[in-house]
Amino acid sequence: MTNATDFRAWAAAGQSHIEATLQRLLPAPEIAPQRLHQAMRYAVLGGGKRVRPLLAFAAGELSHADAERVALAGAAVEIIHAYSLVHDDLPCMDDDVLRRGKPTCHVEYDEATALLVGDALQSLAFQVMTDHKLCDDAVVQLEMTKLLAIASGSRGMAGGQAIDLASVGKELTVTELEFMHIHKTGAIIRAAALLGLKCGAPLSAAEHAHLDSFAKLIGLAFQVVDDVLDADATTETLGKTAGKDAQQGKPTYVSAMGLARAKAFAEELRVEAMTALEDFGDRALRLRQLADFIVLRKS
Ligand code: GRG
Repeated sequence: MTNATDFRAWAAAGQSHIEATLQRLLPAPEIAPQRLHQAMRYAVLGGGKRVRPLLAFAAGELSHADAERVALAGAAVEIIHAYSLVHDDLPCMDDDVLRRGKPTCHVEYDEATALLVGDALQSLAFQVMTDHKLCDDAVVQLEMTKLLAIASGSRGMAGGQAIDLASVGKELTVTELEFMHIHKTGAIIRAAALLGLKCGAPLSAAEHAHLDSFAKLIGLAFQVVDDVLDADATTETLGKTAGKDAQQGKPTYVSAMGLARAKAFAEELRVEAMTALEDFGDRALRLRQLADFIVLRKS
């Protein structure tokens, strides 16, 4: 088996594990209020690359974490991610009609339902973090829950989104862009890796710091690639509207440094992220493959 087919098989297995976990965690469509539960399932199931849970699985391999526990923590992160996409697509934010190749949640249902879908998904994520045993130490599990709360709140994703909305029509410096994206996109990606890791046995402080550096670098690389794809790929390939950043006057790595330089920057971040994994040897194989996937992806 080549490295590429081996990675594809590993990722497909992780994606089905997450899909099954999400299916189980989401309220059944026939439970009242049916329309809200159906809309929650519409927003979460059957789409998306599931990059964040895959990062949790890959980081969990470093700490020999139980895969079922990692699936639950990864599902909690994916539920937060799905909520953020539903809210991001609303007319008061990015106002988009296409997500994961389907009409966005507020188009398929209505705006009020989409708002509630996001609210209910956020609560569900924290219910998942507290309803199940995710690691052997209850204090660590409390820290994990706090980590997800901080990563998704005003000092993380929601704060990054606020900066994003306030930046429309402005030119940001690369430093300002980095600050915005470390929060908007990077915080949840970093949380995914750290939560997967913390489901298992603790690493040394040095190893923990290496994984954390990797997660921060790859979170930023993810966003640089997202900016490149928005400028360089088609709506059909992306399953969401291409070219929206320029159309909405959003500052991006492409507007700040040009397409070629942004592509080169993503590659620099990938190389730096790989360096952070050096001490782990073969234990970090899946993290390395995921870093390649994140930077070389086409959608
Ligand atoms: C509304 C609080 C709030 C936050 C929204 C994540 C986010 C913040 C907005 C999404 C807008 C966006 C396109 C951000 C760029 C990075 C990103 C999160 C892309 C989408 O993630 P993927 O590519 O999507 O992992 P899939 O569909 O594969 O899960």
